[in-house]
Amino acid sequence: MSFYITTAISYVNGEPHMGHAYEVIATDVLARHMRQRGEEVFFLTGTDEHGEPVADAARAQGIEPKELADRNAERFKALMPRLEASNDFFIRTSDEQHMAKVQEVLQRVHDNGHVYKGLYEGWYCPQCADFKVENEILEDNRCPIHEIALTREQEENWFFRLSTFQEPLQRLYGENPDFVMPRNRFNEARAFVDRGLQDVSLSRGRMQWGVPVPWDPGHVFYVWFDALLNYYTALFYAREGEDLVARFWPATYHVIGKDILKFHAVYWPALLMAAELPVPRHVFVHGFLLGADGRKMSKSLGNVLDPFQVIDEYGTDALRFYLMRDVAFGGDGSVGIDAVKARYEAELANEYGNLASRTISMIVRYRQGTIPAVQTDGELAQDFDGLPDAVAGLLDRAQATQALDLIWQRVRRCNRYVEERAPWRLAPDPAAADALEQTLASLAEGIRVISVLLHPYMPASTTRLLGAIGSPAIDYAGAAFAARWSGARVHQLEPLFPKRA
Ligand code: ME8
Repeated sequence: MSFYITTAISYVNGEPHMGHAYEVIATDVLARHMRQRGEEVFFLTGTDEHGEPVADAARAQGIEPKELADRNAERFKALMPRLEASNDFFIRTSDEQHMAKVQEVLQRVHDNGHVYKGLYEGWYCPQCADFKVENEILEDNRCPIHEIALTREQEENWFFRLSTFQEPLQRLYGENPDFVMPRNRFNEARAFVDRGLQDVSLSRGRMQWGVPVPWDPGHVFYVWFDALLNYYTALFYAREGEDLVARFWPATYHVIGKDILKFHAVYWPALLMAAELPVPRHVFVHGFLLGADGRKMSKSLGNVLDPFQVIDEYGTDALRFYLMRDVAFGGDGSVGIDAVKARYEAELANEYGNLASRTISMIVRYRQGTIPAVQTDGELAQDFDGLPDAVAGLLDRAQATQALDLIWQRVRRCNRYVEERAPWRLAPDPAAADALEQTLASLAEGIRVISVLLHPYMPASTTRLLGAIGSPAIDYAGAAFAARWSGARVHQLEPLFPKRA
């Protein structure tokens, strides 16, 4: 089966922040997990470069929009390897191939009769030469950039007949209760459609920074239509000579934040229907990261958690683990450096890291570094019964936090097992040699299975650990707890999560 997963594409008028990192990490966990299961995966991310905010930010800095876009797109691109993101492509909406495809698709929407010319009225800034949207203008209707009074103006615009898609969208929602997940977001989107839809502006007449409307070159497309189409256009040129559209369209999952639900759950499927293209299977909506004080993260409040700071201090795996563990995926959550530290020490260092290091040390000390080739403990095996299926079932529904919790229960189970079996008491007693060997083999198998399952969350540490126990394979078939070890060699491992000052 093919599995096509995307993140939202980031605006290049700002800097990469924790919200962006969060979305990329969560999407990467799902992509890596599906690859382990042998699915054919394509993972797309990128930058959203057209539109008023970018043009405005460039103007404020006295540079051309393209210059600003080039500079900031690089920063978003550079974020990906730092997060260990395994994206297959990075799209920029200023790519020529994207722009040409946007024109082609929207021309079809026009030719199919879903577009008409109408009058658009809004708040206009003569210095920006641009309309401002209601939620960005300052008090007394002033420009957010120039702080001058905006004027109420009208312009001729092309409109998309969104209103005619109310019934088709209601049918889509009726037939696909998982079209939008989680359920509360599905209800929100459906209620929006049920309230009735108004046509939306498809073009801007006075802007130049965008994709030109092919049938009216004085206009550019409204940035949201250009941006949404990235999910489709990327497949035409991401890999030269390969027909990715046939393999991957429609997308399996669009992962987005709750602020852009309407665009993905309403505009996007309507646009695709208008272009006679299949609609995506699922839109997964995550919540917002808030500052440790529960308020929106903002520099002026001093409650911003910077992804680069966490990576520098604790490592990429720790950031990935922390975000997936501490913020229930789908809901909002507060994040802060104290909570990162607490999870790092209590769970990564003391639970998983410690389990790995003591298991390996005991195999080295008591069996010269060879995992005994004996039967594993049936009772411990039972506690892993059904685990891979349960984790896969949750991740099929993007329940990344619950899946991680199931795995973590086994980390704790194995630590209890060490205490129960107390290998240091068995070791000196020759009559207990079998029990000791079974204990060591079972622990090695426990950390192997746990590490295979944790791999999508913490790719670097799990790879190191699996290498140290001579079992580097990460495919999902290997996530079942085996009845026997074949006698691999282990080697000592530097602490996976060293203590921090
Ligand atoms: O919305 N917590 O771009 P963007 C969690 N270009 N997620 C957050 C967040 C936070 N504090 N802040 C932002 C755009 N996000 C458009 C998308 S897609 C065709 C076009 C999420 O840079 C946000 O919800 O403002 C969105 O999913 C993503 O980061 C990019 O936000």
